[in-house]
Amino acid sequence: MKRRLLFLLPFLVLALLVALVPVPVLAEPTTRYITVTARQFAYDPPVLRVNRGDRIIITLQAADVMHGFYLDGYGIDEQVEPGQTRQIEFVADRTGKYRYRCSVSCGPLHPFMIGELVVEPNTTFARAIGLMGVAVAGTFMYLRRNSVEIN
Ligand SMILES: [Cu+2]
Repeated sequence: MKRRLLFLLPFLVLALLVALVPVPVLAEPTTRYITVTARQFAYDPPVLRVNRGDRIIITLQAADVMHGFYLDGYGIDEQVEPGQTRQIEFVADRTGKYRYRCSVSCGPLHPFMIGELVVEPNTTFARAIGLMGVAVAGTFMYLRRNSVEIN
């Protein structure tokens, strides 16, 4: 019995490591409400950071003239008139960096009106998968070992 417990110890340690080792981002998928203001010739904020799986609800507004919001990789293209708002909704289901740019010719520096959406991997999800892997491996090894002993 004591030997069995000793055998399980490495798996317990591994499970603790997977669960507790600090990583930069720890968050459940969530709904994020973000207001993006477009003005000649920039977006505020210029960078949006979200986690994979997050539902993003952007309220787009234009501060001066009509602007657009074209998001690479997500097939989103919306326009907004000054004084109005437009709601843009999507799930950030792909990690990576995606540029958003103005899709309405709004002045001489229009081509430089660019922002960036950064979708980080969701580490909570990765941890859950990791823990499951350790549990499955531990169970498998334990059962195998016991069956060898019985034979
Ligand atoms: Cu513009």
